[in-house]
Amino acid sequence: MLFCYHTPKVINNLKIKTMNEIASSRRTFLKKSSLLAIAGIAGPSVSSGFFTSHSMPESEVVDGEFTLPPLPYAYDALEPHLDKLTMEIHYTKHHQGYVNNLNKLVQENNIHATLDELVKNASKYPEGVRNNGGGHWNHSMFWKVMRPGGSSPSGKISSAIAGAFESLDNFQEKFASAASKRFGSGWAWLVRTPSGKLEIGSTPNQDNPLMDLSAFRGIPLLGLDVWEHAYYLKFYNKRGDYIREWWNVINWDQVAENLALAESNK
Ligand code: MN3
Repeated sequence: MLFCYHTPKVINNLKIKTMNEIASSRRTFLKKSSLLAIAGIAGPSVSSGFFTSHSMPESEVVDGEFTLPPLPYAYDALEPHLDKLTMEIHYTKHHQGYVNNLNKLVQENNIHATLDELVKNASKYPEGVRNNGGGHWNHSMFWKVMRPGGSSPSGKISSAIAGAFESLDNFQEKFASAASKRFGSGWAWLVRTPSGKLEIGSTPNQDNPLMDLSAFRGIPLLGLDVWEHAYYLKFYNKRGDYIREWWNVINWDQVAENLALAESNK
């Protein structure tokens, strides 16, 4: 009887203690998680705002290292518009170079962040992260917005272009003008601005419109590399000829996908 009387009490005490322990360890875990998130050393952070959780699926950190995303076609697949040798050097030397430099920089500086986070918060990192992180992001997009044989815009992207620029011709003219006028090395962009407008602009070097320090901002839908390494072997100094040929290899389905993604990114 005595045993029977005490047993429930003991079990009850044990239960209470266990519940307290669970609550306590949960509080400690949550506290640690928040501190890690604030310090920016936890995994991909959960943040809010316009320039968040967007874009390149290949841009995640894999085993602590950034990797060159696969080229979605052969080096010669964009011929005769963009030549095989330029594509091969551009991808295997230039883009790979940005990836290698970025990996070295994040390791040296003990940085743990996704490519999107590095790009969006460029002002908070060393200059090399801005250049090489931007280089990696920009080229990862560049390969995807091109395809063998090109395409024509249709559906929502077509009406969005017409709504913002009156016609595709007009859009191409304005985009080409931004690409031609970018002095030295850089990129021309079609972006969706925070207010939901489509806009054309350009950035110097490997800057990206997602960067907090960029004068031209928005979510990139289409980007054109106007560094000389992108065209000099075939077009020499004639950047205008390169831009004209580039229109023949645009993957408008990808641009439409980028727009849908930008619109869903509230
Ligand atoms: Mn390039």
